[in-house]
Amino acid sequence: MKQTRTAAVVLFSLLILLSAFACQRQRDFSVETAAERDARMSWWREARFGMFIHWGLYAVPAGEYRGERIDGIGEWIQASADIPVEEYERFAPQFNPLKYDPVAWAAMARGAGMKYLVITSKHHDGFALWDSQVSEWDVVDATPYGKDLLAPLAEACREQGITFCVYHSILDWHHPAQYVDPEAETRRAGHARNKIHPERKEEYIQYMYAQLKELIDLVDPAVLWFDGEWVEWWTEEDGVRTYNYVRSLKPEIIINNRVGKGRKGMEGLNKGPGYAGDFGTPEQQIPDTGLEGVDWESCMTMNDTWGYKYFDDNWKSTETLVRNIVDIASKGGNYLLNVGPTVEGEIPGPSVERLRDIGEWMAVNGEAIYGTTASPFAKPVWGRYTRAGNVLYAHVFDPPPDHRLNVPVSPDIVQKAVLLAGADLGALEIEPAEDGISLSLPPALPDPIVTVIKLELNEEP
Ligand code: FHN
Repeated sequence: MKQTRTAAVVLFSLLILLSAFACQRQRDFSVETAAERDARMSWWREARFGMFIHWGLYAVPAGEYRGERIDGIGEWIQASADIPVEEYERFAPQFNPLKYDPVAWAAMARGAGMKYLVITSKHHDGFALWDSQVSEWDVVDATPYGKDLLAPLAEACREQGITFCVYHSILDWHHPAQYVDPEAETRRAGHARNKIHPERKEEYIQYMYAQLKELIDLVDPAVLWFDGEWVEWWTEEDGVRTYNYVRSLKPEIIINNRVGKGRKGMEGLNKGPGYAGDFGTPEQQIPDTGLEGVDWESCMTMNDTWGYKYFDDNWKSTETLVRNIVDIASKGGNYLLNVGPTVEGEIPGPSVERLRDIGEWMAVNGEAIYGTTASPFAKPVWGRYTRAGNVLYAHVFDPPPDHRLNVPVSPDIVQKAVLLAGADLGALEIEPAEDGISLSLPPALPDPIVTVIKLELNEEP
């Protein structure tokens, strides 16, 4: 009798556990209150500036294949040079990044004023940067380096106050469920129009889910940054399911809109409401204006490639990069700035220099970026505005010839105006003007890249 009762209790508990599990798996995580969403997104909105890292086997050819410099972005070399999978696999024995120093990478991001870091856990070539248990196509099983690359970086980031996040490609040129469309006009386009054997789609999804779970268990990423969702066979339903799956593993995680089919090409924002994902992802571009109530992040390269290419020297200037940070913050977005490390595990010198220079600017002017919200005013000809509560920041790119800056706030609410880089210059003289106030700028601005004026107000502008 006692045994029967125990068995019944065990069975009942099992049923409850199973139904809890089923509920968990079916829950629609996009249903949350505004307060819940704000709490989940708050660190990310505050951060404003992060580091993107594209690193993988493509660093071996570094843009060159069979003695030929291949056009296009470095991490696409498998497609652009039409390299068969078996041949691409031969890059793995050449991947031994002995100079990889995750502590130095995290320090570089921190020094630049970046608050988070997103690294490619697996790019389109399908190669995993950690020891995946469902594949041998990873850094531990397939390369002489033989060690996980992600956990040491995650730990270094945590120690240095950088929030660790991962990128993950849905498109996979290595998994046998996917193949290049033989009807494609060109091989390169064929990769872009990568197909799946329909009867193997669920197998691939389960493979990807296993890898995503491994990643969450291993490095506990704060963002899952999906990519490669444009392939025809990936549907919005797949995106919704994946969004819910990932959040069931870690409810507070943030997921980009490339998990589903919402994004409008490189413009990156959603075609409309209701698509899966938490934020829009403009690529290599910045929206013209701010977007009310929309979270977004522009990802951009420092030269013309994401993955390392030894001959890409088309570096953007520090001025451009700093002004991008400001422009993006003035429109309420985040800036995810890419570096493409070499096969030895080094971040290229020109990137290091730019990160250091950006860091110098951020050290002085960071308060005009972090946690700010979009400008309440239209873009002025001389620069941009950001705002934090009752503080308005005027970012001067090109000072007006008469060195007078007109700001459209009532003189009655302005307490004082100071230069962030030039505290020794004291408060700026403020005069009432036709549509607000006029500030008198010093003849030589203390920072030729962007000089920031902090305006303390009695109320929100
Ligand atoms: O094809 C990728 C590309 O290699 C790179 O990873 C960028 C980064 O946003 N995303 C894809 C193109 O949209």
